[in-house]
Amino acid sequence: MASQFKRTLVTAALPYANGPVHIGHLAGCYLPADIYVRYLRSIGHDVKFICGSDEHGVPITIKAKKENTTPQAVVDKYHKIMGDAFNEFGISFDIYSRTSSKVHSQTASDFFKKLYDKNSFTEQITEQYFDESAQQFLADRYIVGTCPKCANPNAYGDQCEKCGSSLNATDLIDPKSTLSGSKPVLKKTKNWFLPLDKLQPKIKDYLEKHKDWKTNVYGQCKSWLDSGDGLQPRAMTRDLDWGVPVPVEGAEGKVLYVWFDAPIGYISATKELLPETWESYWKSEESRLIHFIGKDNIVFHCIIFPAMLMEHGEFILADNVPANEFLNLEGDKISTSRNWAVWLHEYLLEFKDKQDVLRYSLCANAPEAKDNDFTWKDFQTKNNSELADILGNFINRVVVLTNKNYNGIVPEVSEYTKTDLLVLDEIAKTPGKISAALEKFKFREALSEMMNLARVGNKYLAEQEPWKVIKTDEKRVRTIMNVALQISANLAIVCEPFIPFTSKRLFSMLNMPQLKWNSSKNTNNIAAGHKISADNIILFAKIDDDEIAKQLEKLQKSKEANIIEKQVEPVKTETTFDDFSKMDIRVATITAAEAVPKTDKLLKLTLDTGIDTRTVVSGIAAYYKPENIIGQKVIMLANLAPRKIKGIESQGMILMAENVKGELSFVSPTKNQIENGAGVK
Ligand code: B3M
Ligand code: ZN
Repeated sequence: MASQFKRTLVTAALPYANGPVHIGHLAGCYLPADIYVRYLRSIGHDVKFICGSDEHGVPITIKAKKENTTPQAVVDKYHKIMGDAFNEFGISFDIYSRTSSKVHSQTASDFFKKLYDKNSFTEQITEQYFDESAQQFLADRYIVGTCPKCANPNAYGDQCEKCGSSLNATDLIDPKSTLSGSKPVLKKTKNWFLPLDKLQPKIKDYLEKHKDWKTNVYGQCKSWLDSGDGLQPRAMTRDLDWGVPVPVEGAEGKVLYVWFDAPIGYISATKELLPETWESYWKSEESRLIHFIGKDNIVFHCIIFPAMLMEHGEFILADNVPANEFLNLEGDKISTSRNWAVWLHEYLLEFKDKQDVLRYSLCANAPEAKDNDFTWKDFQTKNNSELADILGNFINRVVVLTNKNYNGIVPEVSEYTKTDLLVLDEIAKTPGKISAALEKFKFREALSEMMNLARVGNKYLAEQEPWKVIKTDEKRVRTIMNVALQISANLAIVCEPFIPFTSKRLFSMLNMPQLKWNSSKNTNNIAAGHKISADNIILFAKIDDDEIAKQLEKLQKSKEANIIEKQVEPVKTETTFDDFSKMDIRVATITAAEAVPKTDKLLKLTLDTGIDTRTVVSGIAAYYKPENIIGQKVIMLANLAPRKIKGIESQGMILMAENVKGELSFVSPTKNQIENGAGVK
């Protein structure tokens, strides 16, 4: 497929420079993009790999506020941290630029001006929330209020994170500005809109030419087009002070919408990389543009950016947008604010030089077609049972046997057996199988084809048993070892896109220059007479249970820290007074208490309810000793249907206050004249 084109430009989403990089980023787009690019380079295709930090937009200004610093300081800090992390994991960008660069603001500004001059935009006056004490318009994320759908009191102006509804700021009940806490007022403002409604037919045509896109991507685009009234005009300018200034008169205090400027970042980064020849990548039908992104960016890359490019008229449109779904961590959504993540820089502190183990396990588990889960246990299995036991073990045997029996010299083939020929055939077919999968963006499949070759090698040695045969038929062993060495050399070539650090070590163990896919001589990459290195490096050390337990503990700590931080639960769904009145809640006194045998949690309480004496079983043993609570006034639900707990009939329930950690406390009247049997209403 790539071969229909002369050259390919691969972009990976420009991450917001507001935090370090975690495994979700890597699995979502940077790793597949890198594998793809490394593969194209290896087959000798002309490819450029473009990325950089997205340094504008509200996520940056919010972070600056949180860290009590300026947006510029935030982006400077994180641009460096993110760039270093990508580099350390072998994400081989040709350029990692940033949208605060001069080239970028000029490029984005010119782009806007061109559309403006062509009358591509419509001017619209809308009412936006304005904070009078802070004297500024409020971006959606700067407004919180009560969600009209689920009553969550902390919904944002664009989305309720509790029920997931997407909202307009004006939908919120009781909106508040997060800048000053005051109630914002609606104020008129002029902005420039891209009339996506009018462009819809052209966008539809474009998408219909790309039914070959991944189903998750094509499906999401279709549903945008088909939903309700179809596409709506979208503001391309914002009333903010951080971003690329809008380059037209009457737009003071306004900047380009971050989703207008960020994708133009792909163009400016290419310019920066190739000042002379960048246009050949962006303006030629012989070039192919591919965007790697996560699923939350689909609409921007498949609809809005193409619409901008169509209006502009000089650029090619994406030929494919292989978006991934999301990666979860230990069954829970990855979250920066809850620190539920595996951060790349922290990973390397604990798993030094094990970049490839993470690359391998993230690729093997890539959320290609649906959300997927990363677990530390699986990570350990991928390392121990696949990388170490299959790939590492095979290479180790080959290197040790060659050094021991042949002084490290690759022996001659005398005669191939049928099995040998079958194995050679496998070697010959593997690169084609991997390419076919990669061209379809099926990275998991491609990786497993690669690993299959190592499996073939392991099986071959196990069956041929050169360590035994050497005693009886030394000549045969020469052929076996030659075949095994050919497998090794081929593994070194085909594993490079996935686990490049390992590939490099493999070539050095084989004492060979790094061969590429297109210079491979297939079943004769390592010639008889060549001397391999005498070092036998263990490619993959086993990861033991303790190391995994440590990681799980660390996550557990994040969870606990979050529980403590999040002091209150949100309000439950509304109820009626009628429903409430059905509860018979009254005051009672504990007159006797004893532990329920064979449980740690339960106490059997005897209550004087003012109307009768009752037995109630209550789960408070962790918080109260029976002897200390005789005479304690409590509140009870008296008309709860009786139920058997550990063989004891519990005739009601006492009400307890419970914090988020699950710790319990009695609630009781504070005045003595409130007698047993008094109602609570
Ligand atoms: N910065 C969103 C994100 O980091 C956005 C991507 C821009 S790609 C042009 O997920
Ligand atoms: Zn909600």
